[in-house]
Formats: sequence, structure tokens, C-alpha cells
Amino acid sequence: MNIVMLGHSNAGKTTYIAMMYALMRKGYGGFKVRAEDGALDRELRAAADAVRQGSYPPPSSRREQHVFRLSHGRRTVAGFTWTDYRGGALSSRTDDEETARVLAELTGADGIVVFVDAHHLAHDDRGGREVRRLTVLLQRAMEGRTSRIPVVLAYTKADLLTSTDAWARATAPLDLLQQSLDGASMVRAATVALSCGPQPAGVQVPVLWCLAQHLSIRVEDLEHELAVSRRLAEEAKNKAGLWNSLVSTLDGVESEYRKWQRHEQAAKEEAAQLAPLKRPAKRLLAALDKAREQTAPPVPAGR
Ligand SMILES: Nc1nc2c(ncn2[C@@H]2O[C@H](COP(=O)(O)OP(=O)(O)O)[C@@H](O)[C@H]2O)c(=O)[nH]1
Ligand SMILES: [Mg+2]
Repeated sequence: MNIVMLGHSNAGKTTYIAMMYALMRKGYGGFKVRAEDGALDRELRAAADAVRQGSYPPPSSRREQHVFRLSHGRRTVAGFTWTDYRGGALSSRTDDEETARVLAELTGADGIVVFVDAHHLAHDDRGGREVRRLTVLLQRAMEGRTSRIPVVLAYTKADLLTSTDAWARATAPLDLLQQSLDGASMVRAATVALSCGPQPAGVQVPVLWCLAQHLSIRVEDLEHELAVSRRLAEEAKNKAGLWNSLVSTLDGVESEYRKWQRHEQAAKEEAAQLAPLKRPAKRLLAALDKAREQTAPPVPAGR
């Protein structure tokens, strides 16, 4: 599972990953996230400590990919990577090659978290123009999708926005993006207000949304495949008989008995894949509900 962070530089991506890691490492709703790599573990924890004390990570421009493991109790639920996508693709001076690269990144993703700087949007007119490119890129990436994907729109630096008025200004430029995400049949969209500082808020929502929805989609797909295999097995079983076997052998086609066995085997394999996923998927959704309850919605009342 690959989750991609997308957002202009200074939106708060690096800060988020540090805070998210520190909080999820301690655990939430029974789930824990751990970096396999000890150096990464230390780096992210140190960064989170710094953020809590009000100093933020130094900017960097590399594409970084962190490898994490999600566990519940002593069981590993899933491995996932978290990609900090920092290219020039969001700037106005970008070229086709860079655009193609970010589109490929988004197309291949299993979850996307879009970061927008709520404070910047509320207080600087340039913010609106900057999110336009983000909107176009995401719309293009979602257009050709054939599989479902969780997408989170995260308003960062929510702690700096104190009035409903400021929120209205911050969210207005994202109206179009919000609408197209809500309307896209392949997208499971969520919106969240994030504070990553001494008093963190909403931090669990993006990661839990992506993990819970991705796992649920996987469960639904497997349940569907299992139902189909079982039906096909049943149909073949009813048609199987000595006469059919004989005729099939003479005609050189697969007999109903063979079909029955084949679909039975497929069903068995699908059921085996499904069983260990069902419970964690359900529990993740419960943890997500709890995280969302504790978060103030970014959209002002009355909209
Ligand atoms: N007040 C506040 N500032 C934040 C928050 N998150 C990030 N910042 C600020 O935003 C700046 C850029 O953050 P960074 O994580 O480096 O952004 P990135 O370029 O998207 O990785 C930091 O230096 C912080 O000053 C937040 O939740 N609240
Ligand atoms: Mg950064």
C-alpha cells in the first residue's frame, strides 16, 4: 500500500509525517505504526519532539519514501509506504515531464493526502491561484481511475485560524476540488483540519482514513470475487455428471466437474485472503470514527 502526500512546499507535509508517526507509534484505537528502519524511527521521533517545542523541520526537496508497518496487538496488519512527493509539478513553471511524473505517482497510489496551507489561503490572495494547479492535477489523475482510492483533503495550520470568516476564505478556493472529489465515483473523500504543533489535532485522521478505506475496499473486492467463485462453482457442480465428462473429453473442452473444482479452489483461496483482513478493516473504521469525532470540521457552519 502506497500513500502519497501532495502539496506545495511549506504546506506542512514534513511536519505532519513527524507528528503522525510520533502519535501513531504510541498507538491509537489499538493500532500502532512503526518504522522498520531504526534510523528513520529516531529521525521522525526527534523531529516530532522539535515540532512539539515549536521548532519545525528544515526544508528539503527530495522525494522521500518511508516504509511503515501497521500492527494491532502483536499482529502485523499491513505494511505501507508513505511518499513525500516534492517536485516542481505544482509550480507554474513546471514542464510536461514533471507533470507526467506526478500523474504517474498519483495514478499508482493507493491513497492520497492533499495538503493545503489554511493560514496561507486565508491571508494571501496567491493561495487561490496555487491550488488551481493542484485541482487540475488531481482531476486528471482521478479521471482515468478504474479502482477505488481514498483521498484526504487536509487543511494544515488549523491552529492559526481563529474565525469562521478565515475558514470561509481558506476553503473557498478549494470548493471546486472538494466538489470533484465528492463527485468522483472512484474516490472516497474526506476533509480534515490539521494542527501539528504543541497541541496536535486531527493528526490521526489522514493516515487512518487511507488505511481503513484501502483495507475496506480490499475486503469488499474479495467478498465480491468470493461470491462470484461460489456461484460459478455451484453452477458447474449442478451440471457435472458422467455424461458431461465423457462429452467434454471427446470435445477437448473443460468438463463441468473440472470447472467446479477450479472455482472451488479459487473460492478457497479468496476466503483465505479475506479472513485475516475482515476484522482489522472493521476495527480501523471504528478507530477512524473516533478520530473524526474528536476533530473540528474545517468547513464553517452553514455551507
Ligand atoms: N502553526 C502551525 N505551523 C505549522 C504547522 N505545520 C507546519 N507548520 C509551519 O509550516 C512550515 C512548513 O512546514 P513543512 O512541514 O516543512 O512543510 P513542507 O514543505 O510541506 O514539508 C513549518 O516551518 C512550520 O512553521 C501547524 O500545524 N501549525
Ligand atoms: Mg518538507
